[in-house]
Amino acid sequence: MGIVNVTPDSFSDGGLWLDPEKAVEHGIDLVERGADLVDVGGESTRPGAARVTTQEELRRVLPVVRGLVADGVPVSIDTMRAEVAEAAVAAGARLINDVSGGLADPSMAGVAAWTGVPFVVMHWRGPSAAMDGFAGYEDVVREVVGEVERRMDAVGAQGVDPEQIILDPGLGFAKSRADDWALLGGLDAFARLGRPVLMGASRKRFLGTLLADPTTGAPRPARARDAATAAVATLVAAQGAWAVRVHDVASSADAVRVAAAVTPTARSSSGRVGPSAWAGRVG
Ligand code: PMM
Repeated sequence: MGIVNVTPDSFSDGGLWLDPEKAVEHGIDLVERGADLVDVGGESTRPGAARVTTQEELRRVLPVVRGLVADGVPVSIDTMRAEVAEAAVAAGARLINDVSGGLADPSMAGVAAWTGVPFVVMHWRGPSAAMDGFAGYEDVVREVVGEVERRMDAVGAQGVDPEQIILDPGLGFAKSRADDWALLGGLDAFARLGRPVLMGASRKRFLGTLLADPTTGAPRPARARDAATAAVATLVAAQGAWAVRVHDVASSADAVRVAAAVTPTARSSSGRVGPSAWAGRVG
């Protein structure tokens, strides 16, 4: 899953793809580099980010979704708003990626239910502006798995078919660096929930901290974290993750192929997503 953030303020690619034409070109380029799906978002969720209005989010994403769909690109919509998700699916998006797992907007699960598209339920404890304050776990893997399971039940009660659901532990969202590493090591606990798992590690803070300059202690800059991102892709693909959400597709697509060559079951064990023909193609 390649990322196209149509935002001025995302942490690693903010401002690069604000122009719809450039954003569409970038999405097509990501497919040429090996993406099976392009995730379009119009609202930054980086720690501390403020919300934008619905109108602004729609203005940013819809021309990009339409342009990519017209070019035959499988698109997912990264949004916490039901109205945006609904408009994007009407424009041809094939998956709803809600970092709040339906918590931010009470109408989201209903939209996922009636559209019937795959629905990413990510672990989330609250808005980006305050999320660092919501970190705090005794056993992060057990608690995050438990909270995600409760979200699965809640959206199921609102009509979402369990077969639509894709799970995501939400690396960096209300998580410390140590929590992110523990969650990466505990992927099998998510797999036991019986749904495909999506991982979003790309260029995130825990990688910047790991790769900090040994002299100054300064975190590695976001755009110099792609090799580490690909290393994570190899690890999680080998454990059967359904997809990795990344900025630099070429390196992670290679990583996924390496994992699939060593662990052929990485592919077959991930083909559980059901409603769409393309799903399951990613490591
Ligand atoms: N991370 C970001 C945005 N959307 N969606 C999913 N499903 N999982 C993630 O980990 C995730 C996401 C934040 O990263 P960005 O600002 O680089 O897009």
